[in-house]
Amino acid sequence: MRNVARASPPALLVLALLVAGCGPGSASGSRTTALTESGSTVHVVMRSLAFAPAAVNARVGQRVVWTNQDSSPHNVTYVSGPRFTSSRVSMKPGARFSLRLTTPGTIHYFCTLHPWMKATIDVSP
Ligand SMILES: [Cu+2]
Repeated sequence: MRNVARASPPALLVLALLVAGCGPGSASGSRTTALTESGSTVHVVMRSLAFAPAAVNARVGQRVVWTNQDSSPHNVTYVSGPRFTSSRVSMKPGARFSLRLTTPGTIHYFCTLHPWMKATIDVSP
């Protein structure tokens, strides 16, 4: 699988980044999609009883770090997509949880303490 990258012209990579980075979001306008990257880490926060952003794009090899910026506890619990081990049930205010992305696909997760808190990570190869 990794050999595919060698055959691809750099233009394809640029195109992929452009598609991931901008785009008016033709699929569903109401959904909040944002690319929050600093280096190889994607940051998500829990704030006001929600994950923000609720949908992020990431790549295999990147790390996702959740930080609870709320005044109540939360958690990150696996629902579907590439498997990962869920966080502890009670991530206290200020607590962090991190996950290294190893498999492409769309991860769905939620907070069991506040079941309406649902979010996704779209992991590209
Ligand atoms: Cu919660």
